[in-house]
Amino acid sequence: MDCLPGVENLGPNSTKDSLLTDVEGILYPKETTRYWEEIQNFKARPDDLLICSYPKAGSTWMQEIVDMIQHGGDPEKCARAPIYQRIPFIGFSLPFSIPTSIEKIEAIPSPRTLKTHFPVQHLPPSFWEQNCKIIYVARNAKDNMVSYFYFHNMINIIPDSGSWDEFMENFIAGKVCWGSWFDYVQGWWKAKDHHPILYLFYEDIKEDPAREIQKIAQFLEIDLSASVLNRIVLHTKFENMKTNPLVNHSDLPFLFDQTTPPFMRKGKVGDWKEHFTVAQSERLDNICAQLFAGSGLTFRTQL
Ligand code: PPS
Repeated sequence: MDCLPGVENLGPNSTKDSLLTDVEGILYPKETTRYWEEIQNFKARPDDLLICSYPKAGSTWMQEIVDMIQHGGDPEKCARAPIYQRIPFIGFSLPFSIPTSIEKIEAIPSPRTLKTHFPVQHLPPSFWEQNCKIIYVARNAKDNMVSYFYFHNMINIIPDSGSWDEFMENFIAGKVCWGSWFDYVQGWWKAKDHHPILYLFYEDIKEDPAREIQKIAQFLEIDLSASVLNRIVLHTKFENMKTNPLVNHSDLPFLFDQTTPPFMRKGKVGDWKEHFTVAQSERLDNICAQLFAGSGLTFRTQL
């Protein structure tokens, strides 16, 4: 894999410690903590829209859906730039590849749509203060974990995953980049009670994309005709996004190892069955049942 210019300690021999930094118990990429103050002081505007998810829960899918909704379902308009430029990632910037520094995001005219992976406690406070609309996407722990396992080996700014068993222990302990999935999904679930957050599930979008896209459009106060809705469903189907170079990240070979399974890997609900033992599956089920009891938060692991 080519080296990413200007960023230290990359590559398969890097250790976890050299690539991630702990902030209040959450591990972050060095490129996030390097600009921590700047990111935390970001000035959100009231008409900013934020798309948020735990890594590998479907944020790129949501970005493309939202961009299509905002552009009348016109794929030509959504072909104006790669997705990471159309809807920049706040909280992570690689100056030589993904030009989404705070300075650049601040220069974008309103209304802006941004993406992040911050847990609630580390979201730049101005998003709360400005009462910005937030679309949150959650994915069941098992499929999310499988996708994250492969991602660790694919992207060169976080450590390799190690064995499946090792990765599972790290995932359960929250010792992975952007922190504990369990705390994360619950934090955002609670936040929706006091903030305009549309909390969506990957499994629901997979089951009935038209229904979920309508929900998003309503949240954004945009009317969709039946034909526009159909176009958005078609354009954002997994098979179509997989071959779309503006969303599949094939344009970032210095960041994503092209020899591992691709960014658009399987796009399925239930792929976890190919990876979990029965005991591991039961363990995850038990943890979720215990943690989410009484919260109203439930996940489907198959359709
Ligand atoms: S990232 O790196 O955190 O931004 O990744 P993210 O985009 O959140 O998640 C990547 C996973 O989402 C799948 N994906 C999709 N699934 C279904 N339909 C569509 N259109 C779609 N687009 C992306 C992608 O394949 C990753 O999941 P896995 O299970 O690894 O395939």
